[in-house]
Amino acid sequence: MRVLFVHPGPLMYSEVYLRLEPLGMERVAQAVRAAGHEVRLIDLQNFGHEDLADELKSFNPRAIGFSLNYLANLPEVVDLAKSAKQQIKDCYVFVGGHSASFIADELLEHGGGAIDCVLRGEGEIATPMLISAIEDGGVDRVPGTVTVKGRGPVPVLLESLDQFPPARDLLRRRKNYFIGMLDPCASIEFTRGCPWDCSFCSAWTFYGRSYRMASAEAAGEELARIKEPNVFIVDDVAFIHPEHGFAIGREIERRNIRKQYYLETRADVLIRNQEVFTYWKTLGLKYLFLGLEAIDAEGLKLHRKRSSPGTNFEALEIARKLGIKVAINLIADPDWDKERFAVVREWALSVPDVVHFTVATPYPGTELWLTEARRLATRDYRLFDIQHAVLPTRLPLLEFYQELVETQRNIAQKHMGFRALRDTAGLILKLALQGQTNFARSIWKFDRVYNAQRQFADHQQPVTYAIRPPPPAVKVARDSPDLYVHPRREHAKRQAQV
Ligand code: B12
Ligand code: SF4
Repeated sequence: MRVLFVHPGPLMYSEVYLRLEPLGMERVAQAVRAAGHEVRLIDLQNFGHEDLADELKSFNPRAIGFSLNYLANLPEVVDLAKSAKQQIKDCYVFVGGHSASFIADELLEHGGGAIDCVLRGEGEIATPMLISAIEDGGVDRVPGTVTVKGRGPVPVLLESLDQFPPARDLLRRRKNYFIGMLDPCASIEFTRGCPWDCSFCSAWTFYGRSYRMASAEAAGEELARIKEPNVFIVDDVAFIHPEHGFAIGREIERRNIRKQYYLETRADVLIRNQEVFTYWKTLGLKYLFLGLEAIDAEGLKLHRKRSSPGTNFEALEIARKLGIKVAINLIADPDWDKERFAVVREWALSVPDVVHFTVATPYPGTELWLTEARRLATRDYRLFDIQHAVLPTRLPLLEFYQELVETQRNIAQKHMGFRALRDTAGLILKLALQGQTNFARSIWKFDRVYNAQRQFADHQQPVTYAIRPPPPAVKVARDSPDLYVHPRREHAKRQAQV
């Protein structure tokens, strides 16, 4: 069967700092291709909606699968599903991915008949089954399906991450993928899942608290096949098990692979497993992203980060000593007043690292979604991108954005604009000679994208698709099976017994 997979366009953050390949969609595409189907991919981070219309015309797919990891992309995906269905009447339209998995029924409703099925959970096993069922019948027996008829069996986890390496060869305009100075940049997955349970995050609820690792051989093989000189490791928390990081590193050495790497980890993991990060520095580790989230103990407790300010600062010291560039994330709460912004701004300016801010946002699938007592100030999905305030702000909304953008701009000045140009002129020239200009262009984009008036104006747009508000706040929801996409083992056992 001819199957087209579509990834929606970029969100605000990707307009400036990065644009990365849709790895999950590529893995699903590989699983479908391995089952004997003709598969194409289009990433609308790199192509326009008119290109999609052309693709539909020339390829005439029998099935279209939209990837919906990011809630803020929902209106775009629903509109695209509607126009695709209009263009090809008998085409089967389905949606999968992280966010789609938590709001499947709601998504079907918005689709108004244009979305035939939402496939919850990991896509590698279930999608080829769905494609067969489209022809042969039995869609509602495919694990993870949600259709107007109801829900299929619970989603199934992929047994081994070594299966279905991403179909990178199907993705065009790969030169457009970059992160900071790593231009161009590919992505890779060494592990899946996260053993922690931060209240604002849905990584642990999606995977039912499971944690899996790719074998070192498969990871080495995949890295060897990647053409780009730079690689972003998508793992939620890199090198939780140092022996795994060492084993992959030895494969890299054995195969004589020379690349530069960007990864994300936790402060406590960096402190505990310093040796593996030191080793990876010798292999080409350049950047490390640390989700510190708060600079005070109270904030860390609120996010259930299970870390302390002391641990965070120690980790920063270690990374700096290793000579690895650090990017820090802090969560700005809509409740912040001018004084709070000033304190955080002062701290952020006092450290040499890149500091990013995201705005505290309750997402469906997080514990916060069920426990947050504040009511949503907006129901516009597009604003759920952690760059907008969806909870009521203590300051008037425009002032909140002015404080936020001013803080971001002060910090960005350390690393962007003329200063960045001065510090990186040699690299920019080298990349330009290779035809790579993503990084060079990004250092001028800040003011165009991060703009208090623009962010404020985003709240005034007419809302076509409104998010279903959460149920009334409950106290503790961590053990509720309702929270998980892939059932936790004990829940799965219980369900199997029923
Ligand atoms: C790597 C990553 C990124 C990367 C790359 C993302 C990319 N290009 O895909 C970068 C750094 C760019 C990024 C950016 C952002 N991210 Co991010 N990201 C992740 C992370 C850590 C892993 C994603 C990943 O690659 N996983 C590995 C692949 C193999 O899995 P997957 O993509 O989920 O795909 C599987 C399934 O979802 C499904 N699937 C996927 N597509 C499809 C399609 C079909 C048809 C089907 C059937 C199935 C299917 O099958 C796949 C295989 O099993 C996740 C957390 C997580 N663990 O999921 C957050 C996460 C997805 N990101 C998140 C956010 C908020 C963002 C930002 C908005 C943050 C910001 N500061 O602005 C931006 C927006 C980026 C944009 N679109 O413009 C949130 C999403 C919240 C939400 N509900 O919307 C998550 C869940 C993190 C969190 N803590 O809550 N992100
Ligand atoms: S924020 Fe990071 S450490 Fe916390 S649950 Fe999510 S992925 Fe894990």
